[in-house]
This record gives sequence, C-alpha cells and structure tokens, in this order.
Amino acid sequence: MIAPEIAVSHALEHFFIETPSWGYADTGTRFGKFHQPAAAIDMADKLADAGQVHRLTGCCPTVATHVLWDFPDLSKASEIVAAASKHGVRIGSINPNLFQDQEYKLGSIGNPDEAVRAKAVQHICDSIDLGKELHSHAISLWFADGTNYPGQDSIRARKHRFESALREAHKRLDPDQFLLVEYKPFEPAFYQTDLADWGMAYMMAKMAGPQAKVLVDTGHHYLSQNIEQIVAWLLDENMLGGFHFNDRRYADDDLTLGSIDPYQIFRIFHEIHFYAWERGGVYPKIDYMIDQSHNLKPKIEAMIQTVTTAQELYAKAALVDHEAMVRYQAEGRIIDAEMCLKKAFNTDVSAAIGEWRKSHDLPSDPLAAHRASGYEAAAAAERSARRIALGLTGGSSYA
Ligand code: AFD
Ligand code: MN
Ligand code: MN
Repeated sequence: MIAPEIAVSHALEHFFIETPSWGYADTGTRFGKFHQPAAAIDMADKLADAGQVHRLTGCCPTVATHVLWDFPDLSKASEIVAAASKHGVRIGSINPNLFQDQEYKLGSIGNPDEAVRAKAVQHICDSIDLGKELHSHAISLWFADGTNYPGQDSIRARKHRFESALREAHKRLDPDQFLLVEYKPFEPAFYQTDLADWGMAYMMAKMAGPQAKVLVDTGHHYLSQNIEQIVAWLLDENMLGGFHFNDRRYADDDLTLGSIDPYQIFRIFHEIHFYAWERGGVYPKIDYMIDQSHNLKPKIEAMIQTVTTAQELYAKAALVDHEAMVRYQAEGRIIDAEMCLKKAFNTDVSAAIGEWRKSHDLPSDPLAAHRASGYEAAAAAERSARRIALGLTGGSSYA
C-alpha cells in the first residue's frame, strides 16, 4: 500500500473535470429563474468564468458546450476557440440541442415525423463536424425524447428510429471522435423516455457502432438505484464513456455533487480505482463532466465547490487497500472487506490535497481564493451594466 499522500497525488494528477458552459449562465426551473448579477451573459463570459475555475483548481481545462447556446454563428467557431484559449481553457464535449425547437414537441430522432428526425440527425452531424473543427472528440447526446401518455406512440417504433439515427450519426465520426449516449428515467417525458436507463443506452450505443459509449449522469437514476453497480458493469464491458456530475434527493435535481450522498460518489470512484488496480494501475479513458446550473448558489462558487468535492472523493477512493480487500473478499470476511472502503472514506485527505495544490502553485482553498479575488463583484458590476445596455431584463442573451 503506497503512502496516502503519494496515492492522492497520483490520483489527482490524472483527474480532469470538464465544466459546463450552461453552468455559468442564469437558468432555472420550470417555475422560474432567480437572476444573478454575476451570471454570464454570453459565451465570452462563460469562458472567462470557466477560466477562473480552472485557474484556481488546476483540473478543469475544458468546457462542455451546447451548440445552439454557445455557437449562435457556427461560422465564427474559431473566435470561440480563441476566447477559450485567452482564458486558459479549451472547448470540450459538444452537446447538440435536441430538445428546445418547436419541431421537437413529439421528439427529435424519435419523432414520428421523418422530416423532424432528419432535422435532428442533421444537427447531430453538424455538431460532429463542429467537433472536428474544434478538435473536440466527445459528442454528448442527451435526448428529451419520449411520450407522455400510454398509446401516444409506438415504443418499439421509437426504438427503431433511434437505432437508424444513431447509426447514421456514427458514420460521420472521425476516428478520434465518439458518441456519449446519456440516459434519464423521465423528464420532460412523463410516461416513457426513449433512453430511460443504462441498459437502453448501452444497447443503443452498441447498435450505433464501436465509437459510442454510455454517459452516466449521477442525477439520472431512480431512488435507491445502485449506480456503482452500473458503473462496474459498464467498466467491465469497456462501455463507460463518462459522467455528468450532480446529485439528487428525489429526481434529476441538478444539486451539487456529493451534497446529498457523498459516499455514493465515493463508491462510484472506488469501482474505477479498483478496476484500474486490477489492470496494473492502467486507468480507462473516462470523460468526467459536471452537469449543473445552479438556480440558487452563486454560479462560480458552486462550480468550484463541485470540483473540490469531486477531487476529495476521488482522492479518498484512491486510498482503498485493494490487496487487503480482495483477500478479505476471498475469505468471506465481510466486515473487514467493507472496512477497507470505510477507512478510506473516513480518511482526511485535505492535507494531501493541499500538498498537491501547493506543488502546482494552486491556492490551498480555491473557494476562499475566488472569494478573495473580487472576481464575482467585478463581473456583477460589468455584466449588470451590460445587461442594461443590451436591454436584457436579466440572465443571458441566450441559454
Ligand atoms: C439536463 C438533462 C441532461 C443533460 C443536461 C445538459 O437532464 O442531464 O445532460 O440538461 O443538456 O440536465
Ligand atoms: Mn446530464
Ligand atoms: Mn439532467
């Protein structure tokens, strides 16, 4: 067993987390938005905010984007790349918008109208082409598709529409690109969602082609579902593409990671470390991405909180004594095997993380450093004035 501070340092050295552009702009729930003066108005603001998070945490070099919100003019994508680079970040995953256009009322690639499906497939292909231009390899697909009433549409016909659409999209990929297929039990569809669980996403990814894997959004599971078991199966099948980090109390609440159940996130990370340990310390390529857009918490503070929470839980999970655990498992020593996890989870890794941050010239407390920087107040002042000049009543000019 290597020394904890070494294990923590090794773990954090390869643990990169992508922040979402939409996490910096005003969003809300279906019951309304609470505007924040410092919230990003446009993509330039979002990239500046993402740059602040990366500057203070050192582990967030890429930004997930939503095509229609972040690239209003696809011909100017190179300007977005330049703006990202100015703030020390790069464009990460490309998320098509397949849920907001009026035509998508009855679905996008699952829609009974072939013309609507064609429009959705074209948008996915355009997003893949944008990814090629921006050297972004992940095309992250979430579908709001589903039905609200029994009998509304054929569940199997919708499955077939998904199959052919994703096969078509897959053909468009460059060799270094891949599709991340996300699932969600419900919302906005309330009777059935076409990709409702990991099994459906797994099958759809497999049918699409070899460059498609499953994206596990930690907020997208029924109460009491064992997410780490899903992760272990996907790891074993080499089908775990990545995560959208958030937490939930009841449904897809988009709460900050670990705010409700940190031990669950630790167990998910344990399965990854254990899998790598069995392979001589070789970690699979996994895209760790945050998917939160806080209605109440200050945007950048919430993002830093999520990043540091993820680092802490990932570091703790790296401390599990796998050798001892496997020995106890073989001997049926349940409590001893369980205690291997609990001991790691209960280990205070703050000093080791502080050492890692110091070795990278990073602030020991990124949130405190952000608060002391005056960034939020300056952004609030500048953006409030700009909103007035732009005639925006609040929030962003899009998204
Ligand atoms: C919503 C959806 C899903 C998607 C995200 C970004 O539930 O998680 O990944 O928006 O588009 O949270
Ligand atoms: Mn998600
Ligand atoms: Mn979600």
